[in-house]
Amino acid sequence: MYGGGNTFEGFKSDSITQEDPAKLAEFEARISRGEKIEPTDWMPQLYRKQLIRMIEQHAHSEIIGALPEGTWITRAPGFKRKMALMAKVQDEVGHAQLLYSAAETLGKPREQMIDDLINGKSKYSNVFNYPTFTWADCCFISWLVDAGAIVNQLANAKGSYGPYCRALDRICAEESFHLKYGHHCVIHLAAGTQKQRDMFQEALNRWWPPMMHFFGPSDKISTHTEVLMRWKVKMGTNDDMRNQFLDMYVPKIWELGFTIPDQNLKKNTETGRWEYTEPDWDEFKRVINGDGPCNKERLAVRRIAEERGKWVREALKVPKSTYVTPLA
Ligand code: BYC
Repeated sequence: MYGGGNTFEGFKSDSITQEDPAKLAEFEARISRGEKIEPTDWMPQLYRKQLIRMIEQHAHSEIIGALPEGTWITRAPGFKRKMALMAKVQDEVGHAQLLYSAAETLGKPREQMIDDLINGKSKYSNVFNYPTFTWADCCFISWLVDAGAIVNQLANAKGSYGPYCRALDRICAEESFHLKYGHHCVIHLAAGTQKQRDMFQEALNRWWPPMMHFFGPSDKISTHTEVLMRWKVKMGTNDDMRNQFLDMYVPKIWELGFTIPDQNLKKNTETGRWEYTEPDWDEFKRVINGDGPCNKERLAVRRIAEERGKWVREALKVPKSTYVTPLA
């Protein structure tokens, strides 16, 4: 899946103006022809830096994203739901492995990425800093967070960096199962008792603001969109992705008889764009910078996992000296 090696020599300067103009022009021509950039190809330092940032954050989001649903494996209603949820959570961790490998092709070692996650230096998706109080929270994530992720990932799978695109193709195939599973869970609640419907409505009310944040700050205030769109790492702006999600899923939510907690939400038929109350970007900033309801808990769990797994990683480094002949 991934090309071997890379030409990474550390960041001397990530300013585009410091790059060799001829190399930069050829690189941009390749991108505009729709060619994939591979790890051993020449690339501007800023392209490499941005990709590492984005792929690494994506990997962290998958691994931390396994936690809010993971806590429901023991409490999932019934054996089939338990098995499906277990498989889903396992898939999310697998996605993180694919993404860490893709980020490694750009020269940042996995150990450093994990260190940056558990020390709070790197970001991960805002949504996973909220608690899953009820089974309906878990259903919301499986259906709608996965739906949002697919909207973003299907677009970016057509982007310019080969290893990231190939990882996204594989991830999207698995996510589409998650989405179907999540939709099935929500339909079950919608068609159930009043108590079940209320439980999902209550979850939806709590999750809607973080879901609107999920696609990133509005285009007016997004820092990285311009350069990422220029180099086809992002194939749509944050507002485009949010709009596409609303287009696809608001009708489905309404169809099931649920309401969305935003009185201003409506589609403008002239522009084809959804109008909504401006999300609270101060809350978003607080949450992504470590001060959400569950940030500390999420990182503490990862820190413990890292410490407990240390002996395995050490043993794998010296397989011969630690090999023990099985007794039976
Ligand atoms: N959460 O300039 P902007 C999944 C940060 S998991 C946290 O617009 P960009 C799943 C951003 O990093 C899949 N931080 O950024 C798993 C930047 O901060 P820094 C999740 C966010 O990169 C388990 C600052 O805000 N998907 O599917 O152009 C169970 C300015 O933002 C967020 C991905 O990770 C956020 N939501 O665009 C279930 C997709 N949004 O770095 C499901 C890959 C923004 O300057 N990532 N920030 O300190 C992307 O597509 C883009 O990075 C984003 C943001 C659209 C998220």
